Amino acid sequence: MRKLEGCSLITFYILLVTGKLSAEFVYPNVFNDTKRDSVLFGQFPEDFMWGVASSAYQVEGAWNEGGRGESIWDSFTHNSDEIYRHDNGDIACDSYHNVDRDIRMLKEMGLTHYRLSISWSRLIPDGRSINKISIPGINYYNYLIDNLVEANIIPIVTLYNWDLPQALEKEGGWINNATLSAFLTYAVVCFQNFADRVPYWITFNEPYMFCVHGYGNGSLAPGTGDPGSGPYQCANNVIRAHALAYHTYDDHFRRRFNGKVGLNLNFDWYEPKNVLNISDVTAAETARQFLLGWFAHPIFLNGDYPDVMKTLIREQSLQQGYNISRLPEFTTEQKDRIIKTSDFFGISHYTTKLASVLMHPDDDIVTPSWSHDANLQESVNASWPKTNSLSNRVVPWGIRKALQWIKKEYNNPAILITGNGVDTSGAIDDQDRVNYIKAYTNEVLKAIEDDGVNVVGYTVWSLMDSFEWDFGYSLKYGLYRVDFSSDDRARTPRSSAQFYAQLVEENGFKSSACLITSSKKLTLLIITSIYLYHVLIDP
Ligand code: IFM
Repeated sequence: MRKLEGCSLITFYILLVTGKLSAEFVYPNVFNDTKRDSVLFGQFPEDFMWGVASSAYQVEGAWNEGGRGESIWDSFTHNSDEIYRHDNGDIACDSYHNVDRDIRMLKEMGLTHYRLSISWSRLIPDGRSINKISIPGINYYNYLIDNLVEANIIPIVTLYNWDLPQALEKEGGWINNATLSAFLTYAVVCFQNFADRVPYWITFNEPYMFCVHGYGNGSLAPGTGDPGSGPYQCANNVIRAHALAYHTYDDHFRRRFNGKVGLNLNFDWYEPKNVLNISDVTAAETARQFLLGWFAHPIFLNGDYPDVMKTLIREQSLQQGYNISRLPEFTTEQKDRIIKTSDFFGISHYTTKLASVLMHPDDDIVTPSWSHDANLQESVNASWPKTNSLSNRVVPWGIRKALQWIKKEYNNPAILITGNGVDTSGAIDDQDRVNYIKAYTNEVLKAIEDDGVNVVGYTVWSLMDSFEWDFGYSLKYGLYRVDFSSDDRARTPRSSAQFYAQLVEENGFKSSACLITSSKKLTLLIITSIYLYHVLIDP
């Protein structure tokens, strides 16, 4: 047991006696720091939002039905070799034809919220022609939203979950600032048709992902790679498009519908590889600014990118022979439009990584890129539990650190955790996912109760197995299993769906579920009392 300081020990003792804290651990062989990793019993705030998430291209299918236009993901999956087994979202979970079943699943888990996304090209096939709006597209989302409302499930709607209409990509996509006006047209169509029933809007989901991987290294659609500049040009336009949509909602819809508009940003936690090494501490902080600060600093703080990004990218651009920084600058007018354009702070958090400084051998010929600009060397601790795909490790305490950091950095905003989950082998009895959700939500509870972080909701990624981008159908993130070989894409609840339903029903962790037995508790009380006596009274 790590040595506890006097006052922490008293807190620990009180929590133990009152039955709020158990000396049980969700991952006992790896994370067993009594103070940090013990299960905390308690409840989430009364109006806490409990949900699950999905996105249009990943679940809908019906890629060419109802007048839907082609999106970059149709084009990418049909033409690229980047996708596992050449899978695609042509049918996916066929949610386009399974609305009733999907809503039954949400009801089965007793959820209060469902985060879904709208397919831009299903509504406006060519991305921008207002006179070509697809009526079947509007009808589909009306049916889905109406039925959610009828089931008392509040929709959280994402406008853009990576699926740009292909017609706009042909003109440069997010690299072309003409895409901003098309996005605004699309956002207005969505607000006009659905805002009467949708109180939460997410303009963009995880722009880091599609800017760095879509317009940088090319592993996601549209797969056009200019790793040195593409990500920054994309992000610049996305931030401005977000602000445009926000102001338009403010000016024309807020008074009538009183909804909230925000965006969803990636924030896996970066921990210094060696917390005692100052360059690792700096590397981790720089990585946080490059990942989250890139978008959050302009939108939540001052309309501009973090200083560390401006400095590093400029320095490296000049060294690489560019005349100016590869990071675009916002004009004063743009900055004013960008500041404070989010009503909540949406984050996706899946894992934690270790950060250290990237070493460049002198003779290294470097391709400019986001990770090179950030000077970032990522690694993991080999002891951290693996997920099925090995790509992410399970590090529950990372989410609490991430939440604490947001609170401090951005003046305690209302945080909505819009994506958190894990891929498993696909088994119906998915205890690994149960453990992951239990441990991560428990850390969220600690952040709320002990650190005063204002977390307002949590949605699991994902409602069901779906098309996982470049991994095709090989990653299984679903609380429900989907049988992709059956015509009706049959859905079956996993153990995690049952566990999540209980968590939602109890709105937290009841001490009756306390795994700690009375005799264990007594033993712990005796040991703690002896320890307390020696530390405080007779040191
Ligand atoms: O599948 C994605 C989703 O579209 C965005 N958040 C992460 C998920 C899992 O990788």
